Amino acid sequence: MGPAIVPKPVSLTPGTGAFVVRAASVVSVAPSTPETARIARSLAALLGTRLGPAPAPVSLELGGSARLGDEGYELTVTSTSIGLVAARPAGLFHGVQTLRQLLPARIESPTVQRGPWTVPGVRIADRPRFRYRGAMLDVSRHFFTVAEVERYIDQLALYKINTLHLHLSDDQGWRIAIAKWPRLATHGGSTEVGGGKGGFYTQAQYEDLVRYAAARYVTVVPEIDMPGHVHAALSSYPKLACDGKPSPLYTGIDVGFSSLCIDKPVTYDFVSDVVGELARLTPGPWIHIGGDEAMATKASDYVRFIGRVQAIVASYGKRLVGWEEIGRARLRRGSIVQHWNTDPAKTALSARAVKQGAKVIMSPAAHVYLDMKYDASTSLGLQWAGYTSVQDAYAWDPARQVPGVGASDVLGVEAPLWSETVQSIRDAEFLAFPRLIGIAEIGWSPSRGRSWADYRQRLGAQAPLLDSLGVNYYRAPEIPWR
Ligand code: TNX
Repeated sequence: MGPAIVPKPVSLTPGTGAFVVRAASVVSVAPSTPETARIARSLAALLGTRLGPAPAPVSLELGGSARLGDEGYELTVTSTSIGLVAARPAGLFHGVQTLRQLLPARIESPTVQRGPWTVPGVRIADRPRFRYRGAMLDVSRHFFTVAEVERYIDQLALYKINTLHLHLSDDQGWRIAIAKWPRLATHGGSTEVGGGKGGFYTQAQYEDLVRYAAARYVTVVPEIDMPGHVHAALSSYPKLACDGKPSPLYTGIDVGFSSLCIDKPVTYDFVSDVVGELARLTPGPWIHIGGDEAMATKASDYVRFIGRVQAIVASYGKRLVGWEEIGRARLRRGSIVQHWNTDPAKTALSARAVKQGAKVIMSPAAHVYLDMKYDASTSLGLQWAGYTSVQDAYAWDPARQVPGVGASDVLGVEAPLWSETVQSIRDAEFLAFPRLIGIAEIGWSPSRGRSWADYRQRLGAQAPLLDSLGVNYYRAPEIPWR
């Protein structure tokens, strides 16, 4: 069977023998650029060795066949060398993540460990099935600090997830400073579900996060939810509400009660200012405008509003992402919808969007909503989409999920973690892990050759690594944890 890697590589051939990493096992990289050297240096730091001239016993090389694509890599471990080849730096980074799973888990322990480290002989050729492999963190219902989000990014990167969608605004809190509308953060960010103190990211902190993510080949997708889920904004600027009346902040967990005022010109000044500042701070191609559960917006208003917002997002050179309800509107080609509903009538909006030339991010709530309870014994989480076991989160195919949305319509997968019940990053980890690992595999690995029976063994083999990293994962009884 060979070593247990998650996500499962496209091809893996166990070799004979093993490479033993010693302090003298120098790491080289060619060509050496600031970017490739950074990847090599982080590997050398993990191994407790240093960088040296190529070719060293542990060699990283940019080159290889175009077949590897932007994120693929080839990793060969023999008794005399470790060779990692990729066409692009992202591929080298992903190859290093695979190598981390081949090394003894205690190498990742926060306390000093002594080698030598044995890596089993193997030949791996690997590249992702889908370009977009995401996780979403709701920092609005409960706020998470920069350090906490960075820790989550580290965990995502280990499993080759390459996108972090930040749900930056909702009824309960606005979490990003906007220079032209300062009260959004100072007032709108001052509480959270349950009445805690909330918080927000300054623009400099947000840029730090984006950079931290980029160094791990994770693209940040910022979301400002509209025209619903905007109570924190209305409370900060009553002129945005149709009645113009001041309102206190909201700390409950209801949805669907707030709306921007579709006919007020100031609404579009607000949207343009916010999207403009976010677009400037965000190097990634996507801006997410929410669009879900706009139950307090008239249907015809909703359609008009989404049309105008699309033009605003495009004017800043970004591609629009919205929850699948935006399929009600007339969409531009290249817009992206995020499927999530369990109700087939709403799911059909994703198919409707595809007919208009949109691509789909697959987030079917019953499989990938990390805030659903595992089972009746889970104290955290919600259950409106049912219980989601580790197997439920794994046993589905993005290309067969929604009638009218096939493999070529799917940009990728994303696992949202809504935080109504999630008060700390430890809580977040408990709900995310291990289900998120399975969703990472759905996004990366070919559907052929995947099976639950094989996956649960490989997942069980992650326990020592998760333990070394201190991840607060749920030890689901269905998994043979090692
Ligand atoms: C639905 S999914 C929502 C969120 C909630 C979530 C709780 C979606 C686009 N909207 O507002 O937080 O359910 O699971």
